[in-house]
Amino acid sequence: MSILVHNISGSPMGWRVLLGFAFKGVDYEVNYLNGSEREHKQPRYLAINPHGKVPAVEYNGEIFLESLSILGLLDNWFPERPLFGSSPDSMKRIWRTTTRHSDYLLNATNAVVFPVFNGSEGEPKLDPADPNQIARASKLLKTELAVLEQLLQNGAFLCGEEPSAADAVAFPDVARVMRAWETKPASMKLFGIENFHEMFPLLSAWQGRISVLEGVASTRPPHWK
Ligand SMILES: N[C@@H](CCC(=O)N[C@@H](CS)C(=O)NCC(=O)O)C(=O)O
Repeated sequence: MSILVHNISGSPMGWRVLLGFAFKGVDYEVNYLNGSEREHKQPRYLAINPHGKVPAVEYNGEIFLESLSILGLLDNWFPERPLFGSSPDSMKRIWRTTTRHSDYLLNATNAVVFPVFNGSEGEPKLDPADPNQIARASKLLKTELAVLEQLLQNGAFLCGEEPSAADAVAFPDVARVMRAWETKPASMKLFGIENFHEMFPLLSAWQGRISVLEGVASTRPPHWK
């Protein structure tokens, strides 16, 4: 039974679902919508997701929406290599970590990478009415990255020795921060990210570890290649 994921290149919520399939070793196809042409707001896609958001997954003749619920369903459809753990204790830890990062890390990442990617190098696109924007966003992001760094003191992945939903959710955001730092270092310096590898050595190693897992390379946003 084929699986089709509708996604937009660079969308963290679409990327986390692709990682869920990759961690499980399950094959899927991706339909990349053209975000700049607003393909996700055209009637054809709105018939799939009336909110005009990605991801959406077509499987078994049904359409599934909402990235976290799709990750949860993956364990139902493909029980091997569970994304949400196999004991009540690991399940509790993974759900808590996954939902925390789905919310705080995503927002903290957006607060920094949106102005950086949308501005020119050394001149992030800031809101002129908000003099504290850089200081606030910098603090938010560094706090969230420090939480991840701390978790990685306990194991190779965020919730232990196997990749879980928590890694699938955090990876795209950390990758976006690293991408911003690699492509716009002067802008990222303004936000207090000067040398990502030195500031967050465990996170940096974790990124490398996940990047080489089977099936992960092809989940990278095509427009980054
Ligand atoms: N709650 C939804 C949110 C999906 C969402 O916000 N997707 C973003 C990309 S990460 C999107 O489609 N943005 C396009 C737009 O709003 O125009 C989920 O978790 O799947």
